[in-house]
Amino acid sequence: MATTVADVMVATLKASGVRRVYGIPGDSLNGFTDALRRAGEITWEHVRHEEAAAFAAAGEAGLTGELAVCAASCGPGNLHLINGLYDANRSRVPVLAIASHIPEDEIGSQYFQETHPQNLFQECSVYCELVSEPEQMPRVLQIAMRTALARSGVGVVVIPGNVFFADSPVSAKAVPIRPATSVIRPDENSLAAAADVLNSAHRITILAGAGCAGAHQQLIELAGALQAPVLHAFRGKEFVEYDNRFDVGMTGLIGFSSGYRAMEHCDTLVMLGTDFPYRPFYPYGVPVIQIDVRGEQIGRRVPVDVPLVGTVKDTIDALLPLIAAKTDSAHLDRMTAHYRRARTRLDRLADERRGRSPLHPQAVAAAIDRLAADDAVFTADVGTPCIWAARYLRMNGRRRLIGSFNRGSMANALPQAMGAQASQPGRQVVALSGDGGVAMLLGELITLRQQQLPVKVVVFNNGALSFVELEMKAAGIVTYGTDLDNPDFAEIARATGLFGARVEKAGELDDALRAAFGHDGPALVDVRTDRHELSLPPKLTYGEIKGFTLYATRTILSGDGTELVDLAKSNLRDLEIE
Ligand SMILES: Cc1ncc(C[n+]2csc(CCOP(=O)(O)OP(=O)(O)O)c2C)c(N)n1
Ligand SMILES: [Mg+2]
Repeated sequence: MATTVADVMVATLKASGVRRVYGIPGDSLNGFTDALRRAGEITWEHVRHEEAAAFAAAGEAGLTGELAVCAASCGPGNLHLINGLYDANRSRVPVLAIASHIPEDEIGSQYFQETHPQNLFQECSVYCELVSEPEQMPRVLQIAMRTALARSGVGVVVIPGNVFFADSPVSAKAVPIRPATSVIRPDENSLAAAADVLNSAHRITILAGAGCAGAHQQLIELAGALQAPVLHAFRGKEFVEYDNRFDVGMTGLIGFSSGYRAMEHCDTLVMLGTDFPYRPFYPYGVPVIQIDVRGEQIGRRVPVDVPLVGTVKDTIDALLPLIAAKTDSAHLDRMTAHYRRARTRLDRLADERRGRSPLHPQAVAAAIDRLAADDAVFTADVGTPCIWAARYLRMNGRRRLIGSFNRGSMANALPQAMGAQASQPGRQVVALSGDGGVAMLLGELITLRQQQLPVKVVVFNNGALSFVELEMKAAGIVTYGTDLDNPDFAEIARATGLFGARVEKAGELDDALRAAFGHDGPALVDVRTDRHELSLPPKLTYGEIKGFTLYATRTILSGDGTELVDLAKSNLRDLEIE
């Protein structure tokens, strides 16, 4: 049998170390899936919605740092990939999407299922090309893979179904595409300019992001030399927080006060591998030094005085010898003391409320943290699960935390957990899901069973789109359209063939989590949590404060005073957090 274009594509993937492809087949993709079947080795990870395929690939790539692959059939099939691909691209993880297309000779005729995928995927990719000639393959595939790896994003190959079946040119070779490693750091002048600023500063604060991956030692050394408190953006948490006596917590809308204060009180800010987006949280009028391997990122959020283009690791290595170590630790001591107070308060919220019912989500997250494995992979849904993950999951350099932190899409936790689990089958993977989030891609519970992925799903079942309620309250709007009338998700899990447990009272929580975590297969724990738990950002602007008051007034006017009383009862303690 002649070698087809699809055969060469599969051989290229195989040679490059790809071990699985997530997706759903369909006529235009059949040439590819058939080549996978014939070649063996690469597994077909069958999902129930293509969005989950893309999120799973993003989860795998986020965990392993290696290229992950998803595929979908033409029109609606590959359109379903799009939200997960946006997530991968915004999280800057290497993902290849094979988007099959209608037959080449039908393009432009409004044929059945016709779209223009190379336009649709443009914005969520670093490379997106249409293949119309067998001779383009495997070169276009290789370029897509190389670009995805080199630019840490999504490469899309759009390919009409008939081209998969075409004979491959004899010259076509399956060349392995592997990531390259480099040392990337600024030149001497740039480093000297940064050292000048740092050597004359007295209260330096470091804002650290996901670009600190692999640079923990350098981060700690820099913080030590500068006597600088280190706060993190959400994606930096897993790389920054552990074994770090300079840690002052997280900033941002779901962060807490000490992170905010550390930026507010500095006289120089050093940004390390972060694209923290919320401008009102940045300090005003102080010199800023920003290190980022992507030069185009620098200065996007705050004016930057010294741009340093390089990896955090290589740049700090080069910068440290130029820095005169500081001895005055007043700023550091003040900020870390503030952090300890904030941390104690947050821990108290998780502890003292453990006896209550419905459960307080802090206690649920703290229990997950206590009972999960030392090297667990956590995924957290956008919505309040993100808040509880940020505040109560303790990182240690071995645990991982994956979310839709830049894209901010709901329903990410379950499919990202699928990708994490498929790529590392022996590892404990725990999804912290919202009830809204889990319902959005509920069909993927079936994937857990079919693909035998022993993911542990913990549903924060608060009967609401609670995070949106919080936003509405902050904006002075009466909550509307946020009720969720849920079934018992544990029963659904059991009907699907998973282990399922429902937790109504705090006393049942630990046993249910232990049983789920110890279960040799997929498991779901549905925990009824308090809907009115509120997490206020550390800095409320005047408008937001006014909004909150307005919310109170309008809620009373709308005749729903009980809700306000519940809210106040639930949150009296939180409101005390400065
Ligand atoms: C796909 C998508 N739709 C809508 C939103 C807006 N949104 C952000 S959080 C949220 C609520 C999430 O609800 P749930 O999963 O129940 O979590 P909760 O906040 O209640 O804990 C919504 C609707 C979004 N981010 N993504
Ligand atoms: Mg909810």
